[in-house]
Amino acid sequence: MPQALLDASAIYIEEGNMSDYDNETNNKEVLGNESRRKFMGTTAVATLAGAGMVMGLASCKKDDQTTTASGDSSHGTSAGEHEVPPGKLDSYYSFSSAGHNGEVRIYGIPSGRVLKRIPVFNMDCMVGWGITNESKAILGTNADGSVKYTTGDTHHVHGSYTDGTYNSKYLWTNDKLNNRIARIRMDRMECDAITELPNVQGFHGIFPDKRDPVDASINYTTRVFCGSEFASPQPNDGRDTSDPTKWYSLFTCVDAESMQVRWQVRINGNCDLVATSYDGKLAATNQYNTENGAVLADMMSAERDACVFFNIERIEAAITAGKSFTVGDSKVPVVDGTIDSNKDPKTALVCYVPVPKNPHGVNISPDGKYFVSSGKLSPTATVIATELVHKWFAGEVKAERDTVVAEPEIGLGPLHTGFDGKGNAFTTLFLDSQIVKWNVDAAIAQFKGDKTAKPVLDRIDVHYQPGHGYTSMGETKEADGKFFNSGNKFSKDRFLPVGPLHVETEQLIDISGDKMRLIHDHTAYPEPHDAIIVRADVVKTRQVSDMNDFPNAVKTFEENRIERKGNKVMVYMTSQAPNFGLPEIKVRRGDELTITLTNHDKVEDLTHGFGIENYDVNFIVNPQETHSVTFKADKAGMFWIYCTHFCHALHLEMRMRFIVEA
Ligand code: K7E
Ligand code: CUA
Ligand code: CA
Repeated sequence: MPQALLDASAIYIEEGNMSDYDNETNNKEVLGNESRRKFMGTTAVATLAGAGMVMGLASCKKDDQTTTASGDSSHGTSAGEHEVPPGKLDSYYSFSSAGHNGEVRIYGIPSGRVLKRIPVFNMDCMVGWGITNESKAILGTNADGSVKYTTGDTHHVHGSYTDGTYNSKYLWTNDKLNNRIARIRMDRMECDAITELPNVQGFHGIFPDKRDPVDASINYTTRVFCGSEFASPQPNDGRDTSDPTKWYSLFTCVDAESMQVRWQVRINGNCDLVATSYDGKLAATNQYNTENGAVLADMMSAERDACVFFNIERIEAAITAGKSFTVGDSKVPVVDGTIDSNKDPKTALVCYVPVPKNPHGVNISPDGKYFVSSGKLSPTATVIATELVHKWFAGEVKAERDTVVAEPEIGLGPLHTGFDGKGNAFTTLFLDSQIVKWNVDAAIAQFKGDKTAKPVLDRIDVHYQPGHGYTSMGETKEADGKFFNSGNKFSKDRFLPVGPLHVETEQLIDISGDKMRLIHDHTAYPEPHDAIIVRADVVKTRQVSDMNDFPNAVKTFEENRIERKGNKVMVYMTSQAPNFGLPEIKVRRGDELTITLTNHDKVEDLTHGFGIENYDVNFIVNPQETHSVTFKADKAGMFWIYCTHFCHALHLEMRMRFIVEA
């Protein structure tokens, strides 16, 4: 192992001293399996340094055989109580990012059933995403009409709010790969806008305002905040490629309605997750690389990194006052949020609160009072009081670190925290493969010196290595303390093996009682990251569209026709089970075709597909929808066009001919 990594690990062991940790919590019951914990403690060094994590994973199987079969024996399961029998519906939706698959998924909770996969940054031939002209217009195209980017990497999904809770209007998600923000309209559960962020790399964290609509006192319209994880040369046009001291990251604000980029803030260090306050005045991001390191050892060299708070009102005032600059070709105003330019709290745009060490994640409690950022390389969670951050900006709190009101030791590799709305926090422990339940008030009392305070209330094993954890309605003021979902990064022995890559596992936990109880595992196609769990009654979708919402609709059967302008051929067509509106389309080789298809069926779920043999054309039209495709008729012959989506007893007969004359 390189010396630098050994040094970094040694620092970790000092902070995460296991015997201190045991004494501090002084509660064997909540510590779980002793031998396993010792094992995790001694392997933590290797684990953190890299490949050792897999070693820890493989080895803990032996020690933990008893708990892998059906969950943690000391906790029991409550699977039966939460069964969703045939004919019954789930009580919650889970909207989940899909990682480097580039899509967003919808699960039913508590069943864990996959309800929908929403293509966003990927291509999807079931719906024709990346194939239809309408989806290409959203994805963005090159001069030749091809889709600009065909892949993406979604990490976080968050819904739009009205006054602190979901309003079922939009979801937003990030693309870490090609630095785009996407919006999904929730009535149709389809992506309707994608915007590329200028001058950023590693766009990772995302979170919208929690208040909507306008609050006159702070000139309020809904924004979505985006954090970029990787610093880069600015502008990135070939300059400074070998000089990391010149690289920096930008924190970006996007308008929720127009999806235009409104402003950016230059910062020191990097951004990771993003969270927003319930008062609409603060956005926060955690930073693991305050060192601005370009290699691993450098990124782990500082004892503390930071949780950064953005004063939205001041940033927007600075932009209005013209105290901004631009970077490269971008016209987006950028303000200076660096440490050196923000020394005076009374005028500062940004507050950097020191947090140990390479923190992962920042989440706000449902009462809006506390931001929690987990240590990752420190066995602690840091609790920062919203009120004290406001006071820091008012010059009434001396040091940034004075905004910290608790820092309980909770376990190894803490990452993300969910809340039950009853004062308890639930944090994923990546290295311990556990969820720890801890009480925020007890942690604050302990931090103040109360030796009797015991923040840690319960632990449950999860299988294995959890990343995100989130609770039902937990990111709203309506957090209801019913479910916690652990998004596990490794499933190993939980499902039938399917070749080298295992399916991932999500584990649903009942958090309504004192003790957490595992409900079940459900699979997740790699790789899920974050999700939100939304009460089913909040979500309002439309099953049948309005034809008038599609400007290019072919509204009557009389409008079925083929028009020609030079070598451009426009085909206008309807579908109604079990017929297409035309028996054939006849063109000449070399013609460019645009086929517009409107589905006249009004029956819920009566979708038709449109596929052309050997022409790679494949999309669907849901009831009352219109979609179009444009392609070149470059092969002569007769090709069957057929309905791809089973729609009718005569579905197989629903076909027509595409004739291309040589
Ligand atoms: Cu939300 Cu993995 Cu992108 Cu934590 S990050 S796990
Ligand atoms: Cu129309 Cu199958
Ligand atoms: Ca660091």
